[in-house]
Amino acid sequence: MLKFWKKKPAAAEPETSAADPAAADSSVHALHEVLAQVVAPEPPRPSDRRFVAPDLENAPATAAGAETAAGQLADAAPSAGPVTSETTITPRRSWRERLSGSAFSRTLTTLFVRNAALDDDLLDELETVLITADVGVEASTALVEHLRTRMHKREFADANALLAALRQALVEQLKPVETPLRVSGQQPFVVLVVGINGAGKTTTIGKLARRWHDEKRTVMLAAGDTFRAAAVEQLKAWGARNDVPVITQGQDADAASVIFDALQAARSRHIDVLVADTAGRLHTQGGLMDELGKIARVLKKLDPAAPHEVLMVIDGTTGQNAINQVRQFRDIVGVTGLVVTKLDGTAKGGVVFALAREFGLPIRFIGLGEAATDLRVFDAQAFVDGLLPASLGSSQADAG
Ligand SMILES: Nc1nc2c(ncn2[C@@H]2O[C@H](COP(=O)(O)OP(=O)(O)OP(=O)(O)O)[C@@H](O)[C@H]2O)c(=O)[nH]1
Ligand SMILES: [Mg+2]
Repeated sequence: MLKFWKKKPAAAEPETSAADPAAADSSVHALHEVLAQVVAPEPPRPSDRRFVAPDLENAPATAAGAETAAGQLADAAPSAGPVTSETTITPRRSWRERLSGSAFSRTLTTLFVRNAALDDDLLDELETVLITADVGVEASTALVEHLRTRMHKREFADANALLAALRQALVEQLKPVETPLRVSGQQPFVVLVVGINGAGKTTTIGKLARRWHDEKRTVMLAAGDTFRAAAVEQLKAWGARNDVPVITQGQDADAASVIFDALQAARSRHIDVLVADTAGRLHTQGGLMDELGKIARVLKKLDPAAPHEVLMVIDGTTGQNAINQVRQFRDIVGVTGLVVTKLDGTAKGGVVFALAREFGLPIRFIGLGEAATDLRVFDAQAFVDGLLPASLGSSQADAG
């Protein structure tokens, strides 16, 4: 997972700088006052150098037009956004269709279809499959030992009954984290999106913009990933595509300043939901992690309750390393909800169970593809049904 990251050349390392002086209006003065009171993070150590994700094959094309000035609204002109296949109407595919490619689903399917005999070997294999699928050693062992005890008590007539018990146990593990994100009750409701490089933050923000816009909420995006011009453009393209305004100060601006400005703008326009993007950072990069803390502190100067949600985006293919990532981000910026992306591909899927068991943090959404509609509110039963449908039992019977 880490192998594709490359270091950004030193020459391109930006200093976090003040916005364009031409835009030094009263709100910027207010901002500087606030920033002055906030303890600045330590300057990045050499080891904190930011890593950049590779060119993203599927990143939206850049929006037309030059960089916007400080605090300027990037107009959501429809022409600014790329028209991709997601804007055309494609049938919404089921959880099962999306999740069946995962290693978790494939190996368990094979196990139950091939191995009809209900015995200890089946349970041993099941344990291996769960561990390999990133469910985590402790959780897998606990799950299997519980099933083994029940099997020895002859509670299961056949492997099909064992499958039903496994499905139920998996749903029970996920139910406590099935807590949807409610964005009403605060105006604007501020969502700060964090996570490591390439996890799917910006794409998830685009999908959220689409979802909340479709729900007739007013949405604004803040381009807090000021490290790469392409990142700002990527967010502007999502904004344009969904007819949602984007607040930017361009590349190299201070991320806290952009997000602070955006909150002021969102307030004055009575926006329902403000979603702030941030640059990807490794959880081991101390200086950059501190920057997140600074963003949260600056927002509190305007609204002590903000950010109302710190949404951490996790790449579902990350494996057990996701646990370390969440721990670090949680300690620095107080993560309140998770999104697990890329579960449509060959992700092992089991990391969702490991996260649920380790943190108990709400899993708000899962990403099942790259299009705007490929974000689902997390649903424990639908997720388990997608990974391991009850109908596997009948395919097992068919398979003889
Ligand atoms: N298959 C699949 N791809 C996804 C999903 N979510 C995001 N992606 C892809 O993952 C890649 C990275 O997504 P971004 O949204 O740019 O990730 P990011 O976290 O903003 O990355 P940085 O800004 O570089 O830290 C893009 O190619 C996305 O299309 C998903 O749910 N499924
Ligand atoms: Mg991004």
